[in-house]
Amino acid sequence: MLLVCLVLVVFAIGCQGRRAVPDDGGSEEKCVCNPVVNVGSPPCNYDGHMADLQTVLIAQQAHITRLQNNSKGSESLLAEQKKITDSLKERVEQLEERIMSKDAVITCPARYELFKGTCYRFSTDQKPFNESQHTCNEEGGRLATVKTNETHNFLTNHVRATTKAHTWIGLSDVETEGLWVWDDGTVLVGDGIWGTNEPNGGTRENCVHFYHGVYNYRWNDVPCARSYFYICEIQG
Ligand SMILES: [Ca+2]
Ligand SMILES: [Ca+2]
Repeated sequence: MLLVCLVLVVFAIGCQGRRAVPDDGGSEEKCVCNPVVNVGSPPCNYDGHMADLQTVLIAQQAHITRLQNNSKGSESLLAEQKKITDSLKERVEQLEERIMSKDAVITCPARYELFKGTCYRFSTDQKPFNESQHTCNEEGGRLATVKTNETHNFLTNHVRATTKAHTWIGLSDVETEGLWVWDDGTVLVGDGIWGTNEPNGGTRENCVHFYHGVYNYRWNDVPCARSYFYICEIQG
């Protein structure tokens, strides 16, 4: 029994996630549980499972120590130890299952950056709104939707640190004047993060961008034909 436990403990300690290229040579990555510590990066996303596993592991190690100090090995102690061993085995299996599942890991296409479960690409070229939309669609995504202050801050901080220029986001009132619709088809909820006195363009200004300058990257509506940088998003 002790030998089995030690094997499980060693396996559990070594069960660290890593990304691996699948055998078919495809570009998609997946997580595997490999008995090698800290191979590759970035780490897989299974913090909760690891925390649980470590708790069980600590308990297991404590019981092994107690067993080693008890030469007679009482039946109750052995039964309790077996229970913990079984629990540890179950946790390891759950962890492996989670790591192997696609949902366990969010990967972004090349040039895209991950933030809160969504992948973003900041363009290095400038295009009219419709062409920017088309480019994002071709990449399997859409122009970025900015539905939280957190997302707004992440995106504008990136623009502030790079291009420092007007940048399209996926919001327009092209279809119905005054009805602001995100590029995913949902309607703008709440007041939005507009610059002072924006939106103000009526039917002349139907597309929205981060306004570099006096608005400090708050939103502004402008004619859609202008060429600006743009941000694509793809759900991770
Ligand atoms: Ca308008
Ligand atoms: Ca405006």
